[in-house]
Amino acid sequence: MKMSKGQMGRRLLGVMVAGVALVTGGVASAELGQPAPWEYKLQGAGSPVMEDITAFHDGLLIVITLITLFVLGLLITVMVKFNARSNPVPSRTTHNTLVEVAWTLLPVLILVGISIKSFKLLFEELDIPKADLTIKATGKQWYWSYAYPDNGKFEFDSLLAQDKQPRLLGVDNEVVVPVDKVIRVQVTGADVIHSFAVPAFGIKIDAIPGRLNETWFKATKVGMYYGQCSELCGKNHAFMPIAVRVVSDQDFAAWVETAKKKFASNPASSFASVGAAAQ
Ligand SMILES: [Cu+2]
Repeated sequence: MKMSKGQMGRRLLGVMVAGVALVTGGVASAELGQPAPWEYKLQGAGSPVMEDITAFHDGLLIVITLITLFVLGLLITVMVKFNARSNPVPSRTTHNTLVEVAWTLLPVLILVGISIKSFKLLFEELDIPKADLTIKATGKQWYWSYAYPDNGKFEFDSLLAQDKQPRLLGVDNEVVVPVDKVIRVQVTGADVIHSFAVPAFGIKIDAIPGRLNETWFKATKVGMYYGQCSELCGKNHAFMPIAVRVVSDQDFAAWVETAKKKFASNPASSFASVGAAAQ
């Protein structure tokens, strides 16, 4: 099929318009704290750590794009200027100290620049600030149990709810936390290794039997946030979602009161995982 230049231009414009529409449409339909159709980037940030992870990722994308374009430019220059036809008598140069020092030093400097940012981010993730609330998440085959040691020591199980939306992410009992508070999450496994991950908070940490791992997040907006077990843990690995409901302080206090009653009557709720771990 032959196309005139005008036709090509229009077709290209059409593709670009469709692309922009897809991107903006994707952004519009994207809800905070859960995956969206046609998502090609990181989930929207729901915590300061995730904001920094996103900024780091976007910065690296710029660096890698500039490097790729630079190398592409060099390759094209070589192909055009130094092919056998346009350059029949090649130069016999083998060494150039300045160029060699530059192409060693520049990448080192770029990597050091990246590593400084990277270490800062790692420390931010690992250095847990003074926590306002501690919750304990225990990975089990194939659901999560949550304990609230600061709020009356109740514990409950959180299982996938088939009838709830979003599909495969909704659970019967959600984790509830207050907004704008530092939440320390202690994570362990009761049987095999699981992994506690909530993308919008930028957290992912292994739940290992016999070991207590810690991470933290500070949710900046009220709403629902979803994650999944992120360590292959058995046949129902895909069906043990994590659902976190972020609420205001008053709503959290009210929820604690109802939860204390609701989960106190549950005989399986009195720190069953702690008992199992101690045996
Ligand atoms: Cu698991």
